[in-house]
Amino acid sequence: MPLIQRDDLRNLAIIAHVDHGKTTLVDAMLKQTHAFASHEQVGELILDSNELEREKGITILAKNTSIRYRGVTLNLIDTPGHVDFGGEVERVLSMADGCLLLVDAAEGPMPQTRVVLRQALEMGLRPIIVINKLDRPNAQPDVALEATHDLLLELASDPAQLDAPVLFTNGRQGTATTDLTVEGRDLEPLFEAILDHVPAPSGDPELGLQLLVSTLDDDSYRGRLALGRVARGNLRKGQPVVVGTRDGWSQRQSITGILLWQGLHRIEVAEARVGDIVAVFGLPDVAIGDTVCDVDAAETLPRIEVSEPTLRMQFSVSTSPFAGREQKVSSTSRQLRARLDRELRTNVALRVADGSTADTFEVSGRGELHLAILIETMRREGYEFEVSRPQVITRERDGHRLEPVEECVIDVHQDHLGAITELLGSRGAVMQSMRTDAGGGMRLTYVAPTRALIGVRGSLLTLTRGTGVMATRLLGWERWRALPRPHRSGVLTASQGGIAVAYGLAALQERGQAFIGPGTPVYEGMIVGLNPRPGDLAVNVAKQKQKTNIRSSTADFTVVLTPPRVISLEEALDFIQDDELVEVTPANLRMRKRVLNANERHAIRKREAMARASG
Ligand SMILES: Nc1nc2c(ncn2[C@@H]2O[C@H](COP(=O)(O)OP(=O)(O)OP(=O)(O)O)[C@@H](O)[C@H]2O)c(=O)[nH]1
Ligand SMILES: [Mg+2]
Repeated sequence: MPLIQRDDLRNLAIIAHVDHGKTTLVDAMLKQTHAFASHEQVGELILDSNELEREKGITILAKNTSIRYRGVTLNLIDTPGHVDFGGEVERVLSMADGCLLLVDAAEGPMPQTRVVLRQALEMGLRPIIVINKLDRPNAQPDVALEATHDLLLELASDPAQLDAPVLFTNGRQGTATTDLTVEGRDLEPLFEAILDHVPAPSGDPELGLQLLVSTLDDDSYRGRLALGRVARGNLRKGQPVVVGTRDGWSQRQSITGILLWQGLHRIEVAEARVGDIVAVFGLPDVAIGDTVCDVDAAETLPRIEVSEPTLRMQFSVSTSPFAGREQKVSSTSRQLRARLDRELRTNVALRVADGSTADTFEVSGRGELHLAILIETMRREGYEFEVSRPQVITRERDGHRLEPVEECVIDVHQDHLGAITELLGSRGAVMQSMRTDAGGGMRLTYVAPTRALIGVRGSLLTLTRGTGVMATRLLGWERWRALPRPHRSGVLTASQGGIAVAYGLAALQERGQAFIGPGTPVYEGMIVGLNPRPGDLAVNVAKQKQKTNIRSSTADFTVVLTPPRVISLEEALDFIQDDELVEVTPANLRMRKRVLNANERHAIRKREAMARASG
């Protein structure tokens, strides 16, 4: 039997640089196709459903949904645009035949636009160009479109991909038009373009089933769900299958149920056909990248390979004097390992290896945010642990040490130009270009080793009071080179344990900036402030004012404390040095010296200095 074409179906991914409006556009597509029952309350960014996604306003996990337009089922795959979650995009593109490439009409194509477009084109997806956020006051849709066309011309692998339709949209309002002189009314032109340009899935229904697992999900009563597209054959409930895993073929198992999407819901069906995106259950050990096959046609599809991590850090069992006080779940070495192993099943770009001791694990990811999200998730689940400063992952080639190098694009207002060029220059980043736009905005492009860029995002936000935007993209691996060492001043540490009091903090304030307020429990070696000078200084923040019988003037009793600087997880990861750790608990984040006792630290430094002098 020949291939069949599923004219009743389209599978497409929505890809873009971070914040260019993917999830908002999906909202509008869901609403205009009446994917919700009238009683359902729906808000904004509907697919950004997990807690951290809502808080941060970004998509972290790729997600599926499905709508119906003119009798055709459109399976939409929303993807994250932040570079650190690029693994998520790579994981799901194989389910699609086409993609909506969104480009912000004011920003134009950005680093991640190029990365995701290249991947989509390499996988043979047919693109539709969507110039979005037409309503932005500084929108320049023509300029954005021209730049997008240039990019497409550069990256297309098949001439058919160049023939991409163009839509201009306002995702927030839910309007689209093919002609800038005609105002859009709804998303109909976009839906029509999808029907016309995204190829209908095709495949041979008579051959044995093949389904590549691209996503895993847990369902409270059905157990593990494996999501993927039926690449070949048909699928029915109860069907016996074998699973091609990294380590060979599984035992014979059977599909106990099949789900198809309907809007945001999944409904159980008895069978699915070639081209459908389904979730199946009954396969408890299945992993992402495995192929589910008919028992009589055991042939695997190529595994999903995602790019390698660039940063790694140590996760270790807490050795803090406060260990055990704030954890909500047991956080022994075995529990942490089990939790990290569980993460590996779905977080495809993550790697975990044994560390130098039984209580330490090397966790590698695609960037600071990728690792920070994992830390934050585990902390909210109740775990307690310690993490080290992130380091770049190097490779050896022909006897040379190589390190990741990135392109970094920064958008700032002219007023901040001096501070930003100094920041990047002091890190050893090399400027490639500088462009002004009409509104006084500047776009600076740099090339720098990943190592030089750790922590730059935080400094950029501070220097520009939150208005600067930075985006990076991995260029490749280059020879390790000497860089100016970004220099951090010293820290103020607690000289002994206790509860911080106003009197002690007033003394700290004379020396530097406080990270804690009165009432905070501290231990010896905990970092409690910033020393504006190099070198660390121990202060007794728990020190009470001497009680005397004679009451001096009341002015003595009132100490005016400036509010402490509250350090976020991402800032803490940037801030700490190699001899320091971040202690993570469900209730608190603390920074500490690895060696808590100041005398011991001093002795170690002396020994190291002597070793350097003699060797
Ligand atoms: N002015 C304007 N703002 C928009 C439009 N579409 C989205 N936004 C805003 O842009 C921001 C980002 O939108 P999202 O839909 O979360 O973008 P995204 O591409 O899904 O972001 P990531 O998934 O994190 O990459 C939000 O504040 C939206 O309200 C639009 O058409 N016009
Ligand atoms: Mg999103």
